[in-house]
Amino acid sequence: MIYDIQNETLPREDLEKLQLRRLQALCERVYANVPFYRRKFDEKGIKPQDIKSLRDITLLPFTVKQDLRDQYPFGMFAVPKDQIVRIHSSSGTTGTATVVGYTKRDIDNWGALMARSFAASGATAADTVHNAYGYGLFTGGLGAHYGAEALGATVVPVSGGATRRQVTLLKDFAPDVICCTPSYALFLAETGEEMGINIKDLPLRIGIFGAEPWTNEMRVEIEKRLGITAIDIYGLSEVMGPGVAIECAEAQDGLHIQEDHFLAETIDPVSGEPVGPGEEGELVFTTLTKEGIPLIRYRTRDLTTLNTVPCKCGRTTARMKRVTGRSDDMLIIRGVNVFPSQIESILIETEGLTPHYQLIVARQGNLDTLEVQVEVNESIFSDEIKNLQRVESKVMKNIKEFLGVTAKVTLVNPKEIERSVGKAKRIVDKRNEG
Ligand code: DLL
Repeated sequence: MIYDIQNETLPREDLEKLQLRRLQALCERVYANVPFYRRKFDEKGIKPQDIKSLRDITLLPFTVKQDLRDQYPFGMFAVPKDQIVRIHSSSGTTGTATVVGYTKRDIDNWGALMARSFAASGATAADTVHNAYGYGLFTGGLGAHYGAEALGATVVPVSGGATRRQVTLLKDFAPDVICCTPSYALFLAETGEEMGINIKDLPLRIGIFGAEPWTNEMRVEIEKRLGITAIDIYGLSEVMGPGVAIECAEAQDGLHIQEDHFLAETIDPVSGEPVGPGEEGELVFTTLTKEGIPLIRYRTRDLTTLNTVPCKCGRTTARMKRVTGRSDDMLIIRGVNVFPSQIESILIETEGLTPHYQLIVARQGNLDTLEVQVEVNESIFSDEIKNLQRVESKVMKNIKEFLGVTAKVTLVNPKEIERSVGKAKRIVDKRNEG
């Protein structure tokens, strides 16, 4: 279903007019209210009035995560503190945390965009939503919560963790929709099996999964194990949180970007120049309507391809391909670029293996080495050693053949790799140890 028929199906020409109007107003706003942007504009010798068409966006400066860190905590806010009604923050595992603030109108817009997202996934006001994204500073929990309420659905605000209790609630409350990371969905399925509850047999119909990269092979596995339609939802705290883009249930072919609120570009991550239509590049967002912390050309580090061909669902908004990796997560193993998602695809397609894996990157001399640890499933667990060795060699051969890198493959026992209730940790980097 299309929640906001007017804005989600605007003819492109009208959409672009709206975007330009909003972009011009945004430039005025940040120039007047955010010293950081005034300085950046001045350094480039540009004034808000110089933006005369959408193409002029390339005149504007980029914003990177480090800029938000440098302005920690509130330096990027564009309104006085008394207009901020909510703060979220990213975990800061890779440095100082970044902080974002929302005005009342930002929160309302976010709720509306998440309501659109739920509707796109096939959810309705009559549904019950089991929300297992973490509540707190992370944007997943509250973002999905407000959206489901805006849609008029019933929310069960479970948050992450206490996995056995979650399975019990899935059985007892019989929700129609579940929200969590894709890796946690599989953990729930596995825990259900241990408890003698097959989630597949429950009424659950839709899963709205995001916050971490996952592959189409993983989608197939989740849909099979849980007996649901698995929808990909994308977002990031700096730009809003979940709901920046979502797949529609009709096509499941790319994620519709909420373009009336976010202007998307794809650029060459090295040169910063726009890439051609249909080419993969780093996704860059300009927040057209945000008041609390509006961002100009924010570099997400996520790699994708944009497609403006209208979708069979009726939406006219551009679609982005599933994000299979961040440029930061790219491993360079003996000169060859590898993304965890490429390894994931090979593992899931191999009989007897599970989607529970970790990549251990270490350094020998000047060269990086890669070890893939992957759990076997119960069906081959008690096989003879020589059969297990055969599986290891097969995976090694496929990785070499398809990705061109040599990796050591180690099969580990079922449940040996640590489960996460939020974002899964796929890479263990030992390069800087000792
Ligand atoms: O993860 C917001 C979110 C919550 C999105 C719940 C979807 C669902 P951050 O913690 O700031 O925000 O992390 C943002 O996560 O730049 C991507 O690298 C990654 N990411 C988010 N969604 C997807 C997805 C939330 N569907 C970072 N596929 C982003 C791949 C994703 N990566």
